[in-house]
Amino acid sequence: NQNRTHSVAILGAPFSKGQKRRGVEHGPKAIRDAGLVERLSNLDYPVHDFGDLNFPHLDKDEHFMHVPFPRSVGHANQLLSSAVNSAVGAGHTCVMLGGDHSLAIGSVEGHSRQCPDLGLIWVDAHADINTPLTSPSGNLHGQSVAFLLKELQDKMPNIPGFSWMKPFLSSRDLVYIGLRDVDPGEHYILKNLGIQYFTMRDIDRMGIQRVMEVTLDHLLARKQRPLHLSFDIDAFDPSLAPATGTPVNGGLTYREGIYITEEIHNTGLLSAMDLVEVNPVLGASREAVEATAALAVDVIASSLGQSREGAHVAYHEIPSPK
Ligand code: EXY
Ligand code: MN
Ligand code: MN
Repeated sequence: NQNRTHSVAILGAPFSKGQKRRGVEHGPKAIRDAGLVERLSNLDYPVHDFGDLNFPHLDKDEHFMHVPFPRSVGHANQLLSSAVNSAVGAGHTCVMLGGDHSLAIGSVEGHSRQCPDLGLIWVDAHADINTPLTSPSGNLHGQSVAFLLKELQDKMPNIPGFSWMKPFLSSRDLVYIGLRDVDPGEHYILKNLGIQYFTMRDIDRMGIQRVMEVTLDHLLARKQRPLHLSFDIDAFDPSLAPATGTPVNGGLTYREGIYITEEIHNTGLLSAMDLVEVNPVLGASREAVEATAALAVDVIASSLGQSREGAHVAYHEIPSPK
């Protein structure tokens, strides 16, 4: 168990304009209120909470095609990219709290400036790989991956707000886990680019243990490299994570989700992660919201080394009565 003896940086990203429902901008507060910093402090390294980023309101931000808020999303991601770049550059393992999943554009981009050879694990019910031309909704949180991939560069129109970035990731540097709601255009892209993905059906067939073996082998067999984990809380079954904007039945169990993050931690290569789409306004009750936020904390803590096995850093011998 090669623990990166590393510090952790927490960056809150209270942003919701990658989709049309309000409330997901309160995700960072809900996750902190569920005890994130205390839980991470029980692990072995310093935790720096850098607070929430400040995203300015843009007055004029008209639709581009049917895509809402393109400039706001582009600008928020530019700010986030630079914050993640600094945090990783300062030697922290960076934890970004969303906010909607459009924020992965800036988070992964900023991470890649420090770690150009990173591998990306995307845990989600959705593939978030629509282009503006395939997207049924126009929402940018369903298009994040399309901004990252070099192979889709000439399929992407020039969307206002995004001239600061260029795609940098290759489709072989990405693995999906948990898919169960994939649009037709997305399915074509996944197949056409030969992207490695594991749907819920694949998890049913193979088991989560084998899925993680193949995932990590796919990304790490040729060489060790930093990993980025982009974890959408809607990957979990809605019975576990009800407070989210686009729930889909038949999701990950608690144990499958935690097994994914334990395995990623055990590589010793996790360098930055996102926890997105916790929407405290959408829970049916306060309990539903608290359960979703507590689950988010468990995912983050497990990614950073909290283990179900337990640990014994402070012990070198069994205490003897004298
Ligand atoms: N595929 C649908 C769309 O593009 O509109 C739904 C996307 C939901 C995205 C959520 C956050 O993962
Ligand atoms: Mn997502
Ligand atoms: Mn999703």
